[in-house]
Amino acid sequence: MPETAVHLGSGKVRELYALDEERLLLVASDRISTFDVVLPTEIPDKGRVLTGLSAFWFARTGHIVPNHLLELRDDGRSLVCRRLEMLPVEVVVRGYLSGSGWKDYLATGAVCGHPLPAGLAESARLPAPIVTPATKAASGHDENIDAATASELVGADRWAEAERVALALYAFASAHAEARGIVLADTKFELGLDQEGTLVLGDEALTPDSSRFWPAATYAPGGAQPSYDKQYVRDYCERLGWDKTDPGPEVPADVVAGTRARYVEAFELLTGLAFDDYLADPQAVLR
Ligand code: Q0N
Repeated sequence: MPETAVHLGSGKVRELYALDEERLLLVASDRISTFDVVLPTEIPDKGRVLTGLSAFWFARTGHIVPNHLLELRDDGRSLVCRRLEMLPVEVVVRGYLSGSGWKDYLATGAVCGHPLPAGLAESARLPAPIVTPATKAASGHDENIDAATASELVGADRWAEAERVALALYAFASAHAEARGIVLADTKFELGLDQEGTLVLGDEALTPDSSRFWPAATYAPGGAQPSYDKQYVRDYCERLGWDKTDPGPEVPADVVAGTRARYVEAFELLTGLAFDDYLADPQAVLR
């Protein structure tokens, strides 16, 4: 009997379906967002790169925390996952000072309640990685909160466990990435509980859409760093003078090709697998 998938919702670049009471299907599209706007032009295979990377990390981090992956489908862009009760808190780990962390630091000298040494430059490596919880605000944007608020939302013991797991995942993945020429500046995890009440890693994990990837070769604190994957698109949009409101601009073929190549390069560096081999047999990423 063929499966019927009920569409539960759309993220900016992903679709979520229910397969049955216990299982979800996460489908990664080739859509790309920049400056918070989804562009009308797709990046071919972007969804496969992100799905393959997520599956790669899920297959290698089970010793740190169990995850929701049940099956990587042979289309290479969809994951069958266990249905969880998601925690109402996003767990961000930051190893470097960037984005909203840099803004908070400039304003307050701290990031989400973590006091930091004075005089740090933008994009500086932090003395030690920090966990900065966030919630989805009504606007749909992420809103940083402090650890006390996260503890109130999920319970102090559960929050302590989430912090410990997130730091261990970041330590594992950032060491792997940095050895392969990619700085994992920060990353966002979504965790949930299974039927037994066990903490489980959900969502996508350690992809360029849920993380900041920077090229290690050009890393230089003291300013914003180029994005490993999206820099061509951002530069093109800046050259256009687009006002960054919806709708975004169409992107020309050379920018699409350059961007696709960066996604594929990140995939190949991190997994050690040729992307064509992934397309021929997605299960290769799990071995
Ligand atoms: C879930 N989100 C937010 C898809 C991802 N394993 C799970 N069980 C229950 N619910 C969810 C998951 C997962 N993952 C996660 N929504 C539901 C992230 N979405 C955004 C849209 O794309």
